[in-house]
Amino acid sequence: MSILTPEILSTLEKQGIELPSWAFGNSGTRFRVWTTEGTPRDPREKIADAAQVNKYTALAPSVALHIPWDKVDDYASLRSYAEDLGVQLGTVNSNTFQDEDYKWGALTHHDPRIRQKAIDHHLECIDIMDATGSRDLKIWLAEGSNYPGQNDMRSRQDRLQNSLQQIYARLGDEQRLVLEYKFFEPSFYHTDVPDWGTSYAHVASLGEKASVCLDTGHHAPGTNIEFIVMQLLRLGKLGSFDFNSRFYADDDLIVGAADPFQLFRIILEVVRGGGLNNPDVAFMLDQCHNVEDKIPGQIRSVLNVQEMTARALLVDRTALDAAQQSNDVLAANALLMDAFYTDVRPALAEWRESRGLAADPMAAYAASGYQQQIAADRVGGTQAGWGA
Ligand code: LRH
Ligand code: MN
Ligand code: MN
Repeated sequence: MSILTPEILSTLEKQGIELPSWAFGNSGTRFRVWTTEGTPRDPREKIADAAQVNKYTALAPSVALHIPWDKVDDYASLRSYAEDLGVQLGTVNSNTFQDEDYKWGALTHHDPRIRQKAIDHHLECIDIMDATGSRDLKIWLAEGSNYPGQNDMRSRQDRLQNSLQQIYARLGDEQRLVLEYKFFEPSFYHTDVPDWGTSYAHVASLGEKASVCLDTGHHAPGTNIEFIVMQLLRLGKLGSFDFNSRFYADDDLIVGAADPFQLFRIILEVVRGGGLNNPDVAFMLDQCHNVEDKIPGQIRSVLNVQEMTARALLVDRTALDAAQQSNDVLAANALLMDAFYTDVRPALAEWRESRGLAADPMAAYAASGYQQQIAADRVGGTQAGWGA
């Protein structure tokens, strides 16, 4: 009998992880952008590649867009193109980090003209959401300062809240705004939304339709991210995850690659807090594949999330509760470690086969010939967006 109970398997069957369109474009560091053969040349090709990830895993039913990187003339037609390939268009990400006008800020800018331009960009993103059927607008702001004294941090917060209110007012009844935080970069001294507390303060005063986006790569080393997950779920304000992993900075590496145990601890708190398969908590990847092929990189990523979810679901909650109540520190810890060290891969492979999927999605994709086909068909793929 499988180590994964029918209850665990039916929970896993409902799991969906949104892919970022930009993961399929070329990316790199500020030193160099590497190219891979077969890189998409336009949003449609990115969506076609994302659909391959879903085809082999049944785990990735939607694709997030980044505007203007994924700007097209006709979003309704992009939507039906995606739906024909079996995927939905998901979160729309705004972008105020590449326009010359935003050098000194966008939603926080002291010049009303530039601030209005940044607000209008977000209103345009909501128009796009109307056409694509997307629910979420994700806002990450590259705003801040490099030197003490450069800016008045307080008035920037006031302008930010005011700008967000204007954007929030335009949301439809079924739409949401998620505000992502990041503790540094591109500014090095202060960032206008550096942490979950600041994001929470803004979204809490906006209202029900606003919540926090937690990007796992956006914390200082050693941060207890699962505590933040617990707290935001407790407050009903965890809107979405941007999953990835990091060794040093905002590395955007394959989720679960750098610290699988951290991913386990995060998902454990998601399960504990009722955030798994909960439509209020969107699971997304925010990654870039710098040196490896992008489609298998994304397949590996969603499988990592699935494997870690299976392990988190293996924790014996009743025994854990009893161990905690009796202050049995070692027994409680052992229950977690037993689940973490359980190799769920054979059971997941068997389960995939029983659902008509390939036991090993990485191998099935590699054998499909798709990678060779796109390498032959597509010449001159574009970057994810940076420097494009
Ligand atoms: C910022 C970020 C944000 C952007 C994405 C490209 O570091 O995490 O989510 O939209 O990277
Ligand atoms: Mn992110
Ligand atoms: Mn990031």
